[in-house]
Amino acid sequence: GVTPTEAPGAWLAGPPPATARAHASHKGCHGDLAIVGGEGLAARGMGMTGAALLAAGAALHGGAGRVMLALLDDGATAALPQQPELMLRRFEALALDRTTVVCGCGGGAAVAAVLPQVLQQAPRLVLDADALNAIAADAQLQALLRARGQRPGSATVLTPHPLEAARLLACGTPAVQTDRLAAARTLADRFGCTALLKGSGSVIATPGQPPRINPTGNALLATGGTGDVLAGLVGARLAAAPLADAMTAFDAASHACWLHGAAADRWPRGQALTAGRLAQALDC
Ligand code: NPW
Ligand code: AMP
Ligand code: MG
Repeated sequence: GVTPTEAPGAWLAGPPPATARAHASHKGCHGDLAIVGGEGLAARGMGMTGAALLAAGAALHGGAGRVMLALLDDGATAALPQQPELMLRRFEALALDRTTVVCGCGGGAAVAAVLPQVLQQAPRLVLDADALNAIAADAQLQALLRARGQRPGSATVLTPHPLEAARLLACGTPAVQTDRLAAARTLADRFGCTALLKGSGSVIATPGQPPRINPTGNALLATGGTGDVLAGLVGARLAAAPLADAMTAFDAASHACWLHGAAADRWPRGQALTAGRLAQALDC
């Protein structure tokens, strides 16, 4: 499933340029973001609402104007958000055509049912975790993903870790890890979008551009939930961008990846890095 890389990767040279918020701007100027995920199985005392909360928290700390949380729960809302800034929404009530969507964090099996709508309607979209797993398992969802690449005004970022990338490419994790540049480029070309292949030295690829390699980050990030934090941050950057297009997706993914790693690189000695703390440290 992985084809050879033609262009070498270019290391990201520095942090994204700082952008000042216009003095008279209001929350509607900085992007509406919806986090769709967090399967809650309250009746069975299980669930992954934490993953969606982590993504939503990261989006808030990443500067998003308004963040909505649509948990894929089983009717009995499993958890009240620990963050009162978040607005709880039913998935059916989201204005998908006007909102940046981060889909899949802790999504479990429930995410497959909402993906056709999300893929067709959300102009700016980050797909992570179980959204990627559902797409890997379903040719119709793959066709909907590819169709987004043909639509003007759409920006899509995939954020797989190596195993999620292997599922999408129908190969093994070793094949992905042996040539990470090739794997990220193949994902980007095959699905017509930006692919952010996570891990030590994350690779960001988009069709027609040399892939980028992120130099920030360290093994403190190897703990549950840090990927959900990254997905929320990519979403915030995507939501705040003036345009929705392929280059916007490429830059949002690259910049978020840099900032996420840089927060881990300045982590204080003797303090555990947890995903929740990482989300809060994004705005340092
Ligand atoms: P191994 O162990 O080496 O064979 P899964 P998940 C591999 C949610 N979460 N380099 C590695 O495989 C997520 O959002 C919920 C090489 C690893 O064991 C998802 O919805 C949380 N291999 C869901 O859980 C917090 C690597 O992949 C395996 C690698 C399942 O996501 C946690 C794991 O992959 C979590 O985010 C690397 N760099 N990185 C919550 N609080 O609610 C990963 N692997 O089986 O897809 O499971 O990533 O935990
Ligand atoms: P996930 O597996 O989806 O929770 O994502 C884990 C996040 O932590 C990704 O952003 C990875 O790039 C990052 N990460 C995990 N391990 C390392 C590592 N050893 N060095 C740098 N980044 C890492
Ligand atoms: Mg993950």
